[in-house]
Amino acid sequence: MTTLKEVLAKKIEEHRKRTTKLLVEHGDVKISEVTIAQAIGGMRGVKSLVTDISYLDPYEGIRFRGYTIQEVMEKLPKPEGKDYPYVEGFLYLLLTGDIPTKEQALEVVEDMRKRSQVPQYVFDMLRALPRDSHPMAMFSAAIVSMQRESVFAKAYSEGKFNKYNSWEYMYEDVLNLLAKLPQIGAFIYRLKYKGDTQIDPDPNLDFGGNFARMMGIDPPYDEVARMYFILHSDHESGNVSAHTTHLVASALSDAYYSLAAGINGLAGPLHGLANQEVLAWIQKFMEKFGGGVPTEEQLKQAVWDTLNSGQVIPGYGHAVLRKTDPRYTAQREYCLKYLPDYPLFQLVSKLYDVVPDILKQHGKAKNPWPNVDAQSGVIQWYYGLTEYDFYTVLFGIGRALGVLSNITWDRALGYPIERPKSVTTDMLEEFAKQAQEAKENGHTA
Ligand code: HAX
Repeated sequence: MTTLKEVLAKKIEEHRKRTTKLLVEHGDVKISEVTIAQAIGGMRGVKSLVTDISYLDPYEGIRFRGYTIQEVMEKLPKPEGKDYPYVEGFLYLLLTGDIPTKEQALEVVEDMRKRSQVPQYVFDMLRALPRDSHPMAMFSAAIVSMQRESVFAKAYSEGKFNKYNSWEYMYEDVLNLLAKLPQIGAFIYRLKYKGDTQIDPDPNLDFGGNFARMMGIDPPYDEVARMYFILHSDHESGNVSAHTTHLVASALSDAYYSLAAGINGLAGPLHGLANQEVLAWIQKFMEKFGGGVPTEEQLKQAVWDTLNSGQVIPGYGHAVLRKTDPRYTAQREYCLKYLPDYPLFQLVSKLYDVVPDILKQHGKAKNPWPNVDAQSGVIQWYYGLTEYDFYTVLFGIGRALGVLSNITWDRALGYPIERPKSVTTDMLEEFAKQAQEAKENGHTA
């Protein structure tokens, strides 16, 4: 059997030729132009990043290595008797573009198990932090605290490093780091909310199964974990967490520095923290309406109240998507199967009925449809994970799969340090003046 690293090495060798050809023979072909609105407005739509790991179509949603969410869930190998695939097999897909056999997926399960022991100092450091630290701050600190373990940083400092082999050191860091994340996440959860009563991992379980066990939540939460990590893994390269990880790695920072930076971006309320915000917002409704599901009229009023107070509706809108997020739909299907009568799910469904129309009337959001975060907290809440400020850590464990796969390929293809050019407001005004004059001259001519 060929290992993941061997398969990846072959893919990289083949792919390098494509990248080199594009650069050498077609480097001056234009793929995008930048307007003033894009320069001021967060670079929306500027095509300036390259990734083959996932692609986000505004109307279709995400594809991982060309596969839809449904195809990924169907085609990837699964643990015996389970509906959702091995996260480790999914990582194989993200890294290589190939659907692994069960044997290949199990080889990654075994490899990651060997790399999964978290250094004791990480636990000591987490215990030393104030207990009211945000779980995302703890998660980020835990990741960066392990930087001393970096194989990449060591190879660099020893001068072993060159453009062609650097991905191998990155690969080692990526696997070492990923393998530890379930335990770090579960440790933070039980430290903060369960009186530091920790549950040891079981060497016979996979990534998702072990996470559920260490969280102390019974099956089918293992299935939720597998689904959740896969759904949240990657959303092409321009979102804040993916872009930040890529940007920091482009300075030849190792995987520990790079992922911690991406996780810090994920902690923002307009990005990953939105799933916590959704639950906080929904809980407020439930309290306001005595714990029951509000009527449609009450809901509409509450949505308008939120908008009129100048706040966004969490879980709705997207910078790229222009339809309901298929990650929302995948989780909705899970809810319809396992918890159709759960009041919180019914409330989220009712929001789906009223929010898009209200956002359309409100007239600001370009996308009135729900994103991934509108649905995810409901499932967590159902399985007893009610501490919603922990939800973004779950997102972070999943997101690590995608962003770390990406920076492995960044190293493999030798992407350079990222350094876009900035302009001043004076310059923008001058561009605007010139464009205006050209238009007027064009009209008079
Ligand atoms: N509720 C109210 N107003 C909204 C809105 C929402 N859900 N979504 C967008 N708008 C507003 C924007 O605030 C903006 O208003 P201003 O012109 O006054 O600044 C206007 O509509 C245009 O914004 P847009 O172009 O449609 O959206 P952006 O690309 O600027 O932002 C966001 C995309 C996801 C940040 C935005 O839709 C938002 O704030 N949504 C709510 C928070 C959320 O759910 N975030 C999670 C997104 C998914 C994700 O990354 N998860 O990690």
